[in-house]
Amino acid sequence: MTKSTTPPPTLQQKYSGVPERLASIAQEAKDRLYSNKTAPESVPRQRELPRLPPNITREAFNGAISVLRQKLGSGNVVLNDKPLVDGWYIEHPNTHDAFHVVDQEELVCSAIVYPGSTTEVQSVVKWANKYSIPVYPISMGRNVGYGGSAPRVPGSVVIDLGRRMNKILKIDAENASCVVEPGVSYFALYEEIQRRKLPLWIDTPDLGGGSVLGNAIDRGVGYTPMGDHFANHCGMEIVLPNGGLLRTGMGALPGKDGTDNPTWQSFQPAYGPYSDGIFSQSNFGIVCQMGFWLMPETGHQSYMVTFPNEEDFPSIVEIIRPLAQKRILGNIPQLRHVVQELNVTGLPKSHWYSGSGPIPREVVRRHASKMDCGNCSWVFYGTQYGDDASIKTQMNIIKDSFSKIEGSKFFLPSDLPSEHYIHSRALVCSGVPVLRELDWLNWKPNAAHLFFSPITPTRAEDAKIVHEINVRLHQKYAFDLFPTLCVAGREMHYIANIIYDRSSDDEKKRAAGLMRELIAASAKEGYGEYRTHVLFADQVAGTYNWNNSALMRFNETIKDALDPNGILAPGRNGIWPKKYRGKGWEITGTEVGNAIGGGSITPKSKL
Ligand code: EUG
Repeated sequence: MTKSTTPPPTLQQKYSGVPERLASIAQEAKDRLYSNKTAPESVPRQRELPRLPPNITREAFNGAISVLRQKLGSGNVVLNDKPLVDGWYIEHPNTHDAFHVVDQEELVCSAIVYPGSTTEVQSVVKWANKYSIPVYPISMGRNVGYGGSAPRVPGSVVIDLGRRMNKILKIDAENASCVVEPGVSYFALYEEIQRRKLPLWIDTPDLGGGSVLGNAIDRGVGYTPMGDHFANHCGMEIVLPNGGLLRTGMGALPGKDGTDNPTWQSFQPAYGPYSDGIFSQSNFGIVCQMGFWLMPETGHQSYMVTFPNEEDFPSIVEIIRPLAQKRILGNIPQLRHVVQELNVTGLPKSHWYSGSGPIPREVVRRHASKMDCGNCSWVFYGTQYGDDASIKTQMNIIKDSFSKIEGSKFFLPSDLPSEHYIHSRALVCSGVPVLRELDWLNWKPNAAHLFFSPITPTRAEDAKIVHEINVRLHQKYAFDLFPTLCVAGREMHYIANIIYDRSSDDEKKRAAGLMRELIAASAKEGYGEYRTHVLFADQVAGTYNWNNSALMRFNETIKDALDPNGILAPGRNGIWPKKYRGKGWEITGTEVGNAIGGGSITPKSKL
């Protein structure tokens, strides 16, 4: 195919590596991505190094860093003063956002610290309070499309938890549960369960390299019946912004003779207010251990249904709703637009279309007609679970329901060639972590992506409104629209993947403009995002403003109580500590777009 790049690390070599079984697939994926790269691997840095946190002199910063080095060992504190390298999914940076939206050098940390234990995390947090330096914890830094490992406040010190805290602390086969540290990836957890030959499944998102813990606290989604990651967690250990230590759930009740509580991974809420929720998508604490429920392995059958017309979309949604509410659908299925059948081949856009601007519908149709999916508009990927007899019963009901849409076609994996996407879907839907979804990024040279992720009711009229906003605004900003809907009985995560060329300021400005307008237009109709890139957090948080922003005022009250010095991930999820509020940090207008091509998102005024 193309020139071979250096081999990606395996799990044996590095906690963030790929399993041996995927070594050649990872190599091919990397080669393909690099073959589409025209930008240099790195460029000389323009600004003074390292970027300082706000309100601190270089002298004070240097002094604080040497204290931190004494505490953690000098090898565990690294300055961010070298050229920035975006790398790729498996060899990704902890210095900045690899999928930069603003200039690559803008959203950067000053230094990275690698704690080796909860006690060391406490020590870093106490240090941050003493020297008034903002810290930004990451688990593995693979929050791709949402900011990666980049701190919201440039110059923060990134606490890279995963590098030294990557133990699977426990797998309890009887209880079907586990306890992990932040650096345990879906790959690592899956491989360990296979090694121990346990009859258990994990639940993985579309890409398997992410942190199990990190994804869950960002409320990520997977595709087995246990795909709601936060809902399937049980118990947390958290370092608070003042350096204190908290266990939630039954972990708050000490076990006999100082052991962990025997019911910590059995019962979620314990007694009193259920506090776990406030540590998801927040900056109220650093989760250092987290328990998860696992799924007993079972039979499974994936399938694909195609629908001929664009206009079938609302009817498909209406058919899915009762199937999902009655739990006839076994998991969170995905409904994709047919254009995704083109991009999951890993072939570049230029292979399909040589014009500029979004790929025309007729061109997609012409190609799809010759592909396995045929001339269709929407593609549904589902999976059913259980024994053969119950799968058969479920499949009959599902086939019957979808057949009401004229021209719909039903496929099993055995009907499709081995390279078809359905086979990787079948793996993900049975808890096997893979890398297939990286193929999207071959669509453009130097591709980066940004997710727009609104929630809509599973109802035709709402789905239509959100979809039409996407169609209209993607056209306006000249981007291809790639919608993937993760559908449940009452809501759908409508995920639009905006793919842009990182080396083009014009594309970045358009991507930022598109995001901003999508968020605003959706909110006007009453729809909000479940998750967003750090740079759009203020805008998204600002749309949840019912009753004079009661929710944000509530969050700020908690933030100020827990983090009076405002050191922990300021601005994450739109929550700013008192010290930053109203001083120009909140991105409420066109700041993101304006910071592309030489600007800055950092206010000039002092803290
Ligand atoms: C996807 C799904 C998500 C998300 C980002 C990406 C899927 C892409 C359900 O949430 O946040 C194929």
